[in-house]
Amino acid sequence: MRKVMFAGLSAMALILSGCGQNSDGPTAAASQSADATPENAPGVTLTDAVVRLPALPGSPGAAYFTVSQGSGPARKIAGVYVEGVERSEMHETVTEDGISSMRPIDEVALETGKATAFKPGGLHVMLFNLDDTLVAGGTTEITITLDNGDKASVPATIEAIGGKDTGQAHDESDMDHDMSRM
Ligand SMILES: [Cu+2]
Repeated sequence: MRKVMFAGLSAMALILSGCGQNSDGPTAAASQSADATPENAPGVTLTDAVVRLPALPGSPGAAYFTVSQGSGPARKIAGVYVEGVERSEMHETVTEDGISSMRPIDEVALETGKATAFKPGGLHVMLFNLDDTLVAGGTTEITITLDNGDKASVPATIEAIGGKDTGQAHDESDMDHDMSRM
């Protein structure tokens, strides 16, 4: 009896402290529409797009890319959709007193004339429930939606985790997630 209880609590703790397994598929709040033939937002360019597969099946993956807004009023990224991924979330990494943690963010402000990078250890997109059609060496498509409804897409290279800077943003052990808004 005690043992069962303990196991349950551990699983809960893992879900809360990790990037989440999304096994309950809780809110629909963060879902994206898969429809859409995106009309590219004027002046907004996506480059260096990479989707990194999770180290373990069922774990979250990540997406990285750079967004540049060349002209027009500064927009915000309101959502990210990755082909073949059920749900994605924008996260930011914050380091306080040498301890890194990350949390979901609803939007990312762009600056006209500047590039905003989603990269390991910084802003990134967490990917939940990846389709097994996503394989290392393949490609998929990343689409961002701006606060005015415009979209921009880019082909993304799919990478396995491993080697160099393996998904620091996620697999790096005990990152503390604020799941309160999920
Ligand atoms: Cu994250």
